[in-house]
Amino acid sequence: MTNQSNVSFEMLASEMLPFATTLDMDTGVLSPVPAPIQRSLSQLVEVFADRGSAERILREEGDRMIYEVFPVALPEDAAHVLHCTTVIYPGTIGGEYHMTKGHYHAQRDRGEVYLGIGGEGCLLLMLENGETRTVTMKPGTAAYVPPNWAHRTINTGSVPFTFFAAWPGDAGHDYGTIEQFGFAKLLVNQDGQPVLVNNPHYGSSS
Ligand code: M6P
Ligand code: ZN
Repeated sequence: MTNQSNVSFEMLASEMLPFATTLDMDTGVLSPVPAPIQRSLSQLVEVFADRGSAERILREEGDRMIYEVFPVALPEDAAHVLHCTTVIYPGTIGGEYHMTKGHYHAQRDRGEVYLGIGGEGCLLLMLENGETRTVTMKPGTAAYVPPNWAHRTINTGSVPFTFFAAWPGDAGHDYGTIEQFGFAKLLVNQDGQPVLVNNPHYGSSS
């Protein structure tokens, strides 16, 4: 058996040996990976529409973990299929559910596949003209992100929402466009139900 310790970035793709990581289906944690990427509220204040609520929570309750990403270490080139799991913890900020930053692929013509593992969530997708779609995600949902669609995942439930993702190694992450313009729609908790509403800040520099 081989595992991730066989991966060396100096290796040519043709020299890489097969390896496997292990997905804990209960927690969504993938291992071994170098280190999870951790995104806490203090790093995401600008991401939520209601920044006042985000700042008040930080002041009154302290910081909280919003999501963690467990990325398998691979070279970011076209020869490879990057993959990871993401764990989004439950909660809301000013009514908006906990969610990822969201991104376009730097190379727009690259797609991605998500597989729901645990909990429930929503995949929010948007084209650069603002056209928006959502996909409800549950354990076993295999969702496809076609090329050109920005994508963000949102925990609409009361337990961690976990999913696996795989995408071309040369796709890259473009966070800047979303940081500048935002998503056209927000998913908010209204009387316990997720409702898609217009983002009042959409299009304006945040
Ligand atoms: C998915 C994939 C990853 C991404 C992660 C968190 O697992 O799309 O590439 O990093 O979600 O999303 P973001 O990078 O937008 O914070
Ligand atoms: Zn992506």
